[in-house]
Amino acid sequence: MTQYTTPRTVNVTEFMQRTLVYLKPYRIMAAANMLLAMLTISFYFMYPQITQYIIDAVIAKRQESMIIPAAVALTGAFLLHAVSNALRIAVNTRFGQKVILDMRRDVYDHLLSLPTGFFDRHASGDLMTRIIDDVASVQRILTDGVERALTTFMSILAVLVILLFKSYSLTALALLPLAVLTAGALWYTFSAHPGYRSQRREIGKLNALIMDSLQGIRQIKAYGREEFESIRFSGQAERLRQSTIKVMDIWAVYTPSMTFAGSLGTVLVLWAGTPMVMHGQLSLGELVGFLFYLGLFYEPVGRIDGLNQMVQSARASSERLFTILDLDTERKESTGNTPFPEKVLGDVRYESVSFGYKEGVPVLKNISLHAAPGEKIALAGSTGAGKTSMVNLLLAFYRPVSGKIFIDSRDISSVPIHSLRKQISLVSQEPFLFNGTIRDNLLYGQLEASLEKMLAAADAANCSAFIEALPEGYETLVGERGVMLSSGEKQRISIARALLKDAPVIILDEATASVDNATEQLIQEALDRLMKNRTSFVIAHRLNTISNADRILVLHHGEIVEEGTHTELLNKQGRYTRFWMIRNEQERVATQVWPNETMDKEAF
Ligand code: TTP
Ligand code: MG
Repeated sequence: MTQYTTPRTVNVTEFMQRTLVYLKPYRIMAAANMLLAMLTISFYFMYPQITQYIIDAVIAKRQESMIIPAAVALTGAFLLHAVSNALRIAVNTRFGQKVILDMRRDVYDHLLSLPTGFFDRHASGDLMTRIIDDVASVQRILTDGVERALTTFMSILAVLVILLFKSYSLTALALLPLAVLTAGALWYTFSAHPGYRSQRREIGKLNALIMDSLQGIRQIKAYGREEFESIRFSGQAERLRQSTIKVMDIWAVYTPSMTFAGSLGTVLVLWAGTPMVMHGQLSLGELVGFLFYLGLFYEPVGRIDGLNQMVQSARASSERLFTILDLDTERKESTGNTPFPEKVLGDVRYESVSFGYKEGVPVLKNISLHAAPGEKIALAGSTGAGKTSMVNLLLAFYRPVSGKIFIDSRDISSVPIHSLRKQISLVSQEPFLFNGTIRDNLLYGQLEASLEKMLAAADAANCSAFIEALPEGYETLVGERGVMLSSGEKQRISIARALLKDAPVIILDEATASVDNATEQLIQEALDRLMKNRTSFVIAHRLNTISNADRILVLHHGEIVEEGTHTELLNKQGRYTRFWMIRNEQERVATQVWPNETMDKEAF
């Protein structure tokens, strides 16, 4: 079950400090963006001035011939406005996309380097929402937002100067509603932020739900749970709808009231300006020009609301991003910087290792063992005994609560994590293939391997025959998680992948899924080749894998309760003997029901 980590509050200062660094590398682009934005606005500023000229100098003075140059000038101003605006959009998009790329990469890289335990607690869909949506929301404020903020304030300032130049008294009147606008903006800032925060959370949850159900689509169909899933989806989508409505309701009250307050400025100017025109203190053109400019004043003032909305949404998103970015990476967990030497023997030692995924729930208790280089150790024990957990610690997916693990006498917690994992090949319980070709998957651990090496590994893992029989051979696409292949095929590809990695230590978590005897034989051969001359930990379910091991450890409730060779353990007549007898019976029944390799496979 995944949980939702409540993001901590990010104040505006922290938000600015941590996000503005993303603009730094693109200073020139940002400056060009600003410049174009200002040009765009200033070309637009010519409009009221030319209008005023037409009214006062052309209409009032009846100079009809002057309308043509005035119209040409106006067209020119509009055209220049359009051209610089087009350039502004182009620069802004490029600049914004660069910032978004940098941010996404940072968040993704950080995510990849987080300890495995983090992913046990977080839904993939929610993490995806952070990388896609939340990054976009923060980027929007950085590029569009900063541009908008600067141009808005600059144009407000410029218009203010023009207005004051035209009439002090009218300007003073026109500015009266600003007090209301400031109060409104403050109210919005405080009331919208929590709303945006919960909206972001609901989006994350919805994405998590979709991802989960798409991955389990076969189970949904097989259990006929479409309606159940549909109801579950509707429930979450409904919660998202409600939280969106909450923020939009606040918005709905905020913007129109702000526009209304701004319009009062126009009313005040008309109320005071009309008598002034009548008494000859102001020309008609001047009043109209003033009103136009007033429009240009309140239009950017209104834009501040939109800006504020962007900020609140981005702050909520940044909280979700910073929560992740502030977590310690796995690398920080290892204390040393010296990697393993080129040649590692594969001598593995566990010294009194205890571990649990949750505090107070021990999964492994005081485990000690020594595996000499090249030794093959089988881990046996009932389900949930802690076998997978034991090998998870060797790969440093998790760190022991107490005790130490050594490879070639070096404490693995003092080895850089990449160097440690280079020494270990993992064939996991559920083989995982990436959505790509068979070749991509084979080369996953050893990208630079030659074609010969790859073919040899495929051969040794007994998969070359089935791969070559596919119409597209090694270029066959395996589908998401390798769904286009059978589990026996997937398993052999994952063995070939491990063979290619050529690490001195092998971890083999044998799949519990049963395959037919012929395939089992093929897999067994592949495994034997993989484990040859390597220290191997085999979590074994098949009897012949267990009995072939140099030593068997029997785990029970997180403790090693028996240890020895197959014969030694059988003579003990203890837990292993019971386990052996039960498995033997299971395998006997299985071979009665299913064909064994001596039967003609074609008959089925
Ligand atoms: P495992 O170590 O997975 O037990 P196992 O590998 O012996 O069992 P199986 O044969 O079925 O593969 O689990 C031991 C306990 O730890 C069990 O109670 C489940 C728990 N656990 C977690 O909480 N998180 C994990 O990531 C894993 C692997 C196990
Ligand atoms: Mg297991």
